[in-house]
Amino acid sequence: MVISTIAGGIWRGVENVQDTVSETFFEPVIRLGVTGLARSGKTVFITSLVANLLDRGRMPGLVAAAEGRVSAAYLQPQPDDTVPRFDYETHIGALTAKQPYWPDSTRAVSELRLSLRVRPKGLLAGLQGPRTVHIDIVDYPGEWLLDLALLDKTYSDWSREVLGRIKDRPQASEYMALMSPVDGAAPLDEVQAKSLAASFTGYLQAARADGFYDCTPGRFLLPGDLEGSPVLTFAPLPDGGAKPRKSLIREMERRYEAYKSQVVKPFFRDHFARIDRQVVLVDALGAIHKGPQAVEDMRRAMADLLSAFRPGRNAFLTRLLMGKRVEKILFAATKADHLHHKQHQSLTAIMEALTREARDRARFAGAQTAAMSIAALRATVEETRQHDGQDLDLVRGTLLDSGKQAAFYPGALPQDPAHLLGPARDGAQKWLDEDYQVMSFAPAPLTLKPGDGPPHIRLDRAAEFLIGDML
Ligand SMILES: Nc1nc2c(ncn2[C@@H]2O[C@H](COP(=O)(O)OP(=O)(O)OP(=O)(O)O)[C@@H](O)[C@H]2O)c(=O)[nH]1
Ligand SMILES: [Mg+2]
Repeated sequence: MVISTIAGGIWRGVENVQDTVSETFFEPVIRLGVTGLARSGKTVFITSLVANLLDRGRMPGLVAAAEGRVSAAYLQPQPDDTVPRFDYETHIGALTAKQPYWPDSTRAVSELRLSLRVRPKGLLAGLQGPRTVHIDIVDYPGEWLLDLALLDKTYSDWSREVLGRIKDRPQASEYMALMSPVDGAAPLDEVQAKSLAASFTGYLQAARADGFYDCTPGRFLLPGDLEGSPVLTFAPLPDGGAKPRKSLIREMERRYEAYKSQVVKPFFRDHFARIDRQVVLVDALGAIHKGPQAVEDMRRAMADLLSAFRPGRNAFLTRLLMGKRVEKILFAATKADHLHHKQHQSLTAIMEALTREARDRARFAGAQTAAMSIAALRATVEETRQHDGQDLDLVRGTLLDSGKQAAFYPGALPQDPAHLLGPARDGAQKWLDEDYQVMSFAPAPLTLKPGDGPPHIRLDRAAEFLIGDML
């Protein structure tokens, strides 16, 4: 018994040496995908993560950094020639300016390579010099993952579903009015096609602003350089049966198919299929503030978005991935600095429940998953005040609109997430017991000690989960 254990240990030791020897000849590359729905905090997350990997003073939870094994970190030219570089310098400039401000919204994929020189741990430390680990961070909109579902749908299926879903939404009233008298079988009139597409895009924008997340096709909201092109100039029309050649509906159908093959598939092939580790950012507090409908809608959107991580469901993706899978997925509720830390556990529980279904699926696909509450950039400080004879745990920060300092109590999140998700699922119009507030804080002016990155909450633990095992 004892002998076999020792023998096993030696054998593993030999394997390890072989592994590490071969690793000195090639430098591992981790592709880390960062996604989330609009305004979930992707840009701030990447910017602060990079800054905190360059200066690791605030990263005690990243074990390799805490052990002093990361000897250097530097940015490299980005390896994919056709993908825009993540504009780290501009974004960190905004966050660390004398009067800091949040970076602009981003509208497309971008990528950055950060390389770390890492000394091996344990017995090998003496045998081997430092090695280089490259981390390619890819920022892409979560909305683009929702488009995966389009691949399995014909234009008629898609139109029927969309029209059924939106017909009673006030945001869609203009589009419904414009579309109803249209005869799809009539010859294509480009002006009409354009105005239908523009009105449908207007609906998507309004719906998203009001807290709906089921807003596909994703590229209509984030067109980037495709703006105005035919692949984005279509809209759902009811299937009236006849589809004569050169008719409006026939052309809409063709463009829908072109969108699938020329926009959706290339994204999955060129970006998604190559991701090793993934973080999905969720502005759960924002949704809770908007109300039960937004929470329920977000839960559904998360489930849809994450079905991309269970490729078995989609034939195209299964072929594309050929067995490769994302190894780790982190679900992170962002902007946790809006809450006193005593409430972070409740936020994490909500996050876990929100992504429950999706996480079960991902686990099914062999990925390791975790849920956390984080703030990539801490904009507040905590404070406890007496209110009606009770201690109230607040956060204080600078308000974005007025520039004034304010202490803020967002409301008490329930310890049991079912108290929020239950009413949301049952179609409640508003929260019963509590009003949840969010405030927009400006980033706080920073005076950083040499070696320290910007202040954050649990960004080090997020990094440990995502890349710690590779360092
Ligand atoms: N207090 C606080 N606010 C944050 C934090 N991260 C993001 N925010 C807020 O959320 C907004 C959106 O953050 P971004 O990082 O730009 O989000 P994004 O997902 O890149 O957004 P898009 O590019 O528009 O999709 C910011 O402008 C801030 O107001 C954080 O850690 N703390
Ligand atoms: Mg962004």
